[in-house]
Amino acid sequence: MKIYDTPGFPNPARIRVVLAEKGLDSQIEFVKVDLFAAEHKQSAFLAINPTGTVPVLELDDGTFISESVAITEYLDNLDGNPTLTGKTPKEKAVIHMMQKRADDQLIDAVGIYFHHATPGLGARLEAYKSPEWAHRKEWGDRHHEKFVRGMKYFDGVLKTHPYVAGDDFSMADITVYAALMHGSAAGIAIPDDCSALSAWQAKMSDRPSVKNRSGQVMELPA
Ligand SMILES: N[C@@H](CCC(=O)N[C@@H](CS)C(=O)NCC(=O)O)C(=O)O
Repeated sequence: MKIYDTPGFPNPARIRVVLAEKGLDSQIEFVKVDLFAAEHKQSAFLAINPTGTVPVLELDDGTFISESVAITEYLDNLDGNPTLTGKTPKEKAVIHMMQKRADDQLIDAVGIYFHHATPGLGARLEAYKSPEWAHRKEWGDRHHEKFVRGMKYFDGVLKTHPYVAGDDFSMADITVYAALMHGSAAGIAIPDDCSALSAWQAKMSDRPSVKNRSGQVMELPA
């Protein structure tokens, strides 16, 4: 199998953590996609993922799977022993629900803020100097607020549960962790009063799959 990704970026980091959790690192070949050179917007890459984003998983039979949740579900179920996406109908449903909240309130929100209200990936890739820039910035700023509200929501969840979807670590934890990583790279810190979220983040940082992740910190153009 191959993973097309960009080390250090938040969604690729989700899959690198999944691979480490599942002990699959040695079965994967990584293919680096140069986001700053807009490689993901060229026809060769769009042919494997029309949305022009990383990560993408390529199976040995030539099937391409994009979307971090879909890739996670595939990898988690490969050995018939899912540990990240739930085993029982109830576990699956609760993890799915919390995953969806983490996507909507955190990782998508911070992505919109990053691309629309900050220089994002740089002038070459972001049309942030276009005439509608003022509106885009306002829209992006609203997602900054949404992200902060999301952090407060998950802080509340983590006050009463050890993990995002309850008693066990799941893909929802990985998504929240990656979103906080993106927030930090975009200059948004965890609010001071979110002590449960901060403590959970410290616990996640110590988890071997997160600690040994082969991606580095997101590097943005100066
Ligand atoms: N919904 C996708 C989001 C993927 C995504 O936005 N990836 C970012 C990197 S973290 C990307 O490729 N950004 C490039 C761009 O937006 O131009 C997923 O879950 O994998």
